[in-house]
Amino acid sequence: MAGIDYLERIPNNVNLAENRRLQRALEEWQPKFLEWWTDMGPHGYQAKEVYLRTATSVDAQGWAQFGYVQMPEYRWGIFLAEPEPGRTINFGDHKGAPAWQEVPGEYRGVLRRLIVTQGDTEPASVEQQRHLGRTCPSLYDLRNLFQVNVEEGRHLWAMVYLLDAHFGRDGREESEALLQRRSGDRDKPRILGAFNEPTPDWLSFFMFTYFTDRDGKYQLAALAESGFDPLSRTCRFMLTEEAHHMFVGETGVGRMVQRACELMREHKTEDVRKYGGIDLPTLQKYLNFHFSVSVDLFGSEISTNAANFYTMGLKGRFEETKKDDDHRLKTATYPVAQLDSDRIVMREEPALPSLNERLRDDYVEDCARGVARWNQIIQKAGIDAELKLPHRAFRRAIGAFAEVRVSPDGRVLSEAEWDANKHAWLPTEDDQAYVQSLMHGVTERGRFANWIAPPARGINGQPLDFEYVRLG
Ligand code: BYC
Repeated sequence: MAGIDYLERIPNNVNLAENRRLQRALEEWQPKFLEWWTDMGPHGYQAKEVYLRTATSVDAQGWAQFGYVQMPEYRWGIFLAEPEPGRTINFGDHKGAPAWQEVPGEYRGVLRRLIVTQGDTEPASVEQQRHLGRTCPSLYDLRNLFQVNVEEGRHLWAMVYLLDAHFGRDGREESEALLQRRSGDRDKPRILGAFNEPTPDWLSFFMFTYFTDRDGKYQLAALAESGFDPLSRTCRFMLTEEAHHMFVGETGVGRMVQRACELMREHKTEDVRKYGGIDLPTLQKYLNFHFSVSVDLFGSEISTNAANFYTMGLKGRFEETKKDDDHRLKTATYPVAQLDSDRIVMREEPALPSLNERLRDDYVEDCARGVARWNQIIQKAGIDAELKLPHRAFRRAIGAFAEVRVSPDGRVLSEAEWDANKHAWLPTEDDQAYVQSLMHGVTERGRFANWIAPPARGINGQPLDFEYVRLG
């Protein structure tokens, strides 16, 4: 069962051939997906051979194989983690009941909305990144970009499978709509804010894969706890693939930090722009931007939606089963950051509507660990500087802090103070133009752009000068 059937037109481990109606629906959707991929997927390179990994099984050990693939030939398919026999719902009002194999009628609308919101982010990120190939810092990075892109495409398949298999005609309509919205489009934008922001350069790409893909990790982990078993199983397998995306982000930013430090030491100056590097203050500004956009993705601090998702048994907490409490949370409280006139204070709030904030807390803690690793790179270079996560209330568009201006260190500011300082906290047009000026495709084997250090090792044990993408 763990093996994936690659003889099928749509590779899968869900016995698709036995469900003719579903198979037909997905086979009708497949050419539309490919059309979307051609129009909105990576620009150029579609006919090139890329050294990609493809899932071959859903076992945690040895689940993927590597080989040259032209992206439109990538075997997108439907892979669910193995079922857990006798799985029960682990939280909310239905705690202890058998996990649902079919959608509970009364939760149909809510569940569909959750799946559509998750699904919408996947093609959105591919659209956001579609022009990056031309300016890749190396073949190694180009290959990583495409790996991320094809897997986001597969994650779209994962959600479309759930919609088509479990939501009848509405589900099929939503599957079509997922291919019709466009990142950043004024008339038919993607659903969530961060997925309508442009990703115009590789610095933004690495920050996005570090901060925004990490939101994916936490949202998928919360959905992997779902009492709706097919959603849980599909999210569990998606998390396996997601880990690589965050690796690309963490090492990408780490390599830029490393290069900035090398240039600082070599030229005994902090102004490494003169030498074609990305200086630490610029990295900090991009970090501030991407962190703030990504913390918004967790929704409002106090949310009845979040309380309902939990009570209904549809979306749990991060590592729900490891939490030592009643998993119903009707009387529990949770400390939530809030605005008290011009100060930010912590207040105990009922735990259920605070679940977005709780997931955000897990996320922020995880983000901080990577920042600490980047700071180790700076320290090891003997440089006295530090990157910092901004305060969670900084530059928010969603939730209690959306109406106020807050500095990176968490002070509520007047509009005038904000205006006087924002250029020091967020990328300016000049910063963007500078970063853009560095973006030139480097496609010679084993070469890396001057603004980024080579990685510690290659992909799948291959050397750094491996031909990760065959351009000839
Ligand atoms: N932008 O009660 P509220 C990933 C809306 S990333 C725009 O505060 P709720 C990936 C909200 O929809 C993971 N709108 O929040 C990463 C609601 O609208 P409706 C994606 C927003 O509902 C990289 C209203 O505001 N997965 O996989 O508790 C590359 C009030 O909502 C935003 C998921 O998000 C925003 N930032 O929670 C590729 C999981 N925030 O319904 C992939 C599924 C809130 O009143 N989604 N709103 O019209 C969810 O669990 C929830 O929808 C959210 C929002 C956590 C996003």
